[in-house]
Amino acid sequence: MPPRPFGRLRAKLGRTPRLIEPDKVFDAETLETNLLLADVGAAIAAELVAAAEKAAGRGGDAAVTAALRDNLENILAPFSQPLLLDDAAQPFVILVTGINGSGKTTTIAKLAHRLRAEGNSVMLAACDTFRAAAVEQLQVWGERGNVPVIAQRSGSDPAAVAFDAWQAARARNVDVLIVDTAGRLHTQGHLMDELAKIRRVLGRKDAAAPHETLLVLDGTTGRNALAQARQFTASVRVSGLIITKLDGSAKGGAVVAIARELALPVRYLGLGEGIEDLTPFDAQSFASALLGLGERDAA
Ligand SMILES: Nc1nc2c(ncn2[C@@H]2O[C@H](COP(=O)(O)OP(=O)(O)OP(=O)(O)O)[C@@H](O)[C@H]2O)c(=O)[nH]1
Ligand SMILES: [Mg+2]
Repeated sequence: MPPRPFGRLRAKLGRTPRLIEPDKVFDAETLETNLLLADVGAAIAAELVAAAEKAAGRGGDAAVTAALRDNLENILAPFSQPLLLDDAAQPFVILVTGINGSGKTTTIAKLAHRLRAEGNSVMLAACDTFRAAAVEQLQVWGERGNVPVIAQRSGSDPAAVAFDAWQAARARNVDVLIVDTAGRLHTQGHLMDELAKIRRVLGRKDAAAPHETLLVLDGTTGRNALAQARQFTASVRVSGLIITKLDGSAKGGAVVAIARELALPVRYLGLGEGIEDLTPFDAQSFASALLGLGERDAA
């Protein structure tokens, strides 16, 4: 039996340094170090340490743990909004963007798998016509997951592929069309224009499309890459985030820092390279998992 989502999240975040040490007396300095090692960033670390110190004065270690959990939940709550499909959209169009290698194509395969399991028909548009192997990579995932992929040869106009794919999805009554795009930086003007053109073409077909624009971010993203992501969101209307690679060298606290910095809903987390390694983001579960606690409802 596959592990329950919470257990899986907790296990994957297990490589993140422990924030609180169960049998040790609370110590603000250790907590601050642990928070920084977990990548929450200096500002959030300071906030959480202040809350923990206040709680320690009131009621010992249990109060500290509760205060950390409550504060983390409060910080994350505004960014905990699941991706909801609009049944009226036909197809519901998800545009997937991000810098090179952040995990876009892999995430699309996982998302397609999940949406199909939830009862939706899904189609993929191979709009990364820039990198030679990109179309093939998406097609391999499509074949494995039995998801149709609309593609043209490498080098063709991505907006034309988006146009074709939308028409095919509409003609075949597909529920969700997911559009893969080439990795790009906000500084690459021609590539940003290309993204705008994809949006325009889709918008001409359906004024509400794309219904969701996801920015896929590698969780190992440092301060510099986070600043780049902020500029990216300033020029592309991003509606949600997916943070990947939290199973590897990325630390779970990065999710807190990224959500706060970009002030956008975190829709899913990437927890590995396998098709099942995508989990919806939920503030309560995430706070508990990051602190190494049990699930709130089960507590
Ligand atoms: N460990 C781990 N690896 C991941 C995850 N998501 C993606 N990867 C790996 O990251 C690498 C890049 O993934 P892609 O999906 O090709 O990234 P991309 O953003 O489409 O890359 P470009 O199209 O070149 O911009 C691959 O080796 C993936 O297997 C994840 O959640 N965990
Ligand atoms: Mg790709």
